[in-house]
Amino acid sequence: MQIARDILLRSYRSMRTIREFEERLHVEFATGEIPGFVHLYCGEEASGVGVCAHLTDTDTIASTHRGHGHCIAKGVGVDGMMAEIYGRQTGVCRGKGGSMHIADLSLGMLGANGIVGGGPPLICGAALSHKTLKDGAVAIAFYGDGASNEGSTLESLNLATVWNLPAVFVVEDNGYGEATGSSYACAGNQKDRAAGFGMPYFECDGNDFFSVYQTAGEAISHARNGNGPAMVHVHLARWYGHFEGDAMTYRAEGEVAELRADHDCLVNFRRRVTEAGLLEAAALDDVDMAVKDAVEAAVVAAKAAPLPVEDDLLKDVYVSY
Ligand SMILES: Cc1ncc(C[n+]2csc(CCOP(=O)(O)OP(=O)(O)O)c2C)c(N)n1
Ligand SMILES: [Mg+2]
Repeated sequence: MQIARDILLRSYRSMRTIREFEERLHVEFATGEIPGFVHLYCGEEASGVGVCAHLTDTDTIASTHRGHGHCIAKGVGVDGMMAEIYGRQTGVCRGKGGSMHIADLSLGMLGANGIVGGGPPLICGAALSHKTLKDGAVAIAFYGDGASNEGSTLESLNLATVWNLPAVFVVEDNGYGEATGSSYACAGNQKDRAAGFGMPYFECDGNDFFSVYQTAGEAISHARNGNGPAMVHVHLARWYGHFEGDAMTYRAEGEVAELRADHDCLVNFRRRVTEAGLLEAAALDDVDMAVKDAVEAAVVAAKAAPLPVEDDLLKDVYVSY
């Protein structure tokens, strides 16, 4: 598999940005200054980035409650995201959405979503519009193993095949829905679910950017070429709790330490590209430093930005009261 240098560098930058953003949020959330809930994507970076590396701004994605990584992978800037999470006027949704409702329609990012199983029906609508407009775009739903059991998800798999939609269903299987293991909660398996709805099934290692990139590329080409929907099952792991503040008493001792030590997608990526002579360590170091500065600047700016005022309350809503 040949991947152009600019795609490799861009993908590394996205993965590093997600990691830095999330590790920083973990620290900032503990200060009590951030309102609402925060669900971190740390450890799952290669999934969002490996999929979105194949997309343009015309393609659409729908995300989950664990949405920061998908936003960054689709090109949303860290300044607007950080301000949004802090609930500030300068946020990408003017501080009214918060962590779980970050959206930027101009980039085809249809939104993080507090409703588990909310994304798959949305992308059926988006995919229908791509098909009707003949714009050559695809719509992607990211959703978790827990969300894979929702009726809305299963109905969407059905509808996507019935309407032969350019849709890709990306199951980010991190083994848990909150504190419940997917081995307990998911009947059968994702492969048979895809087959049951008549769509091809692809599977990849979510700790390995190259595995996700190659597999997602095949599934996205399938959908883009008019062959109907596909499912991509990504095996990955979350490094933090379900939400910030989760004591993770349901996880085995040493589980997260082992993930960090042996299954870090950024370490894997760096080793692979430097050993193969595809990118130089110095170029990656430059990215690391630039990203650190960008996230620091985003936090400083977010904390200094004004909160929404009462007059903003009824702006940007569909209904006038
Ligand atoms: C319809 C609905 N049911 C329940 C919840 C509460 N809830 C929030 S996240 C979550 C678990 C989701 O697990 P999964 O889809 O595997 O995603 P993960 O958190 O592992 O990324 C649940 C049950 C919700 N937000 N929406
Ligand atoms: Mg899960």
